[in-house]
Amino acid sequence: MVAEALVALLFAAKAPPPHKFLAVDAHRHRVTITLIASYNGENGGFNFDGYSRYLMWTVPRGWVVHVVCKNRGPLRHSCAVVNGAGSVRPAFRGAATPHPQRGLEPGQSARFTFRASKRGVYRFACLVPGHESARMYDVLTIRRGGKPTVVDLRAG
Ligand SMILES: [Cu+2]
Repeated sequence: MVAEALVALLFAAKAPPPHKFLAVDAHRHRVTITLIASYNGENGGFNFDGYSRYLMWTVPRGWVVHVVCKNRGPLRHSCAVVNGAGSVRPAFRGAATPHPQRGLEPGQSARFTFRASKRGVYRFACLVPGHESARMYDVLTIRRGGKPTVVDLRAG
């Protein structure tokens, strides 16, 4: 029990603040989001940037979103924008890494760009079968106006 608590603490400490993975170009209305699959051991490696299901990104409608997806883990992983749980089709044209259900090989990276053209609540998910249901996703909200942000929903 003590060892488990220590390990949990270590992993929690290793997750960097999420804004580190967000770069905003307010002038051009562009945002770059870096999703590192299996960043650390959090949730058995089924995480982006060290977070599993607790990150919420917000992007103003109309902005261009550039996603950098890196696979740091030993398994295949992908990044895609989907409408919700279990959806395997990108919610926006081009909003996924190549062959997202097969995923990127360990050590590989891919990028994609899409326009956040429609308001709503979406997910950044890994579409390799079983990974999203293992909580390998973030929440993405597209709303009218405002600025791009990212929050850890556990931080209250
Ligand atoms: Cu995955």
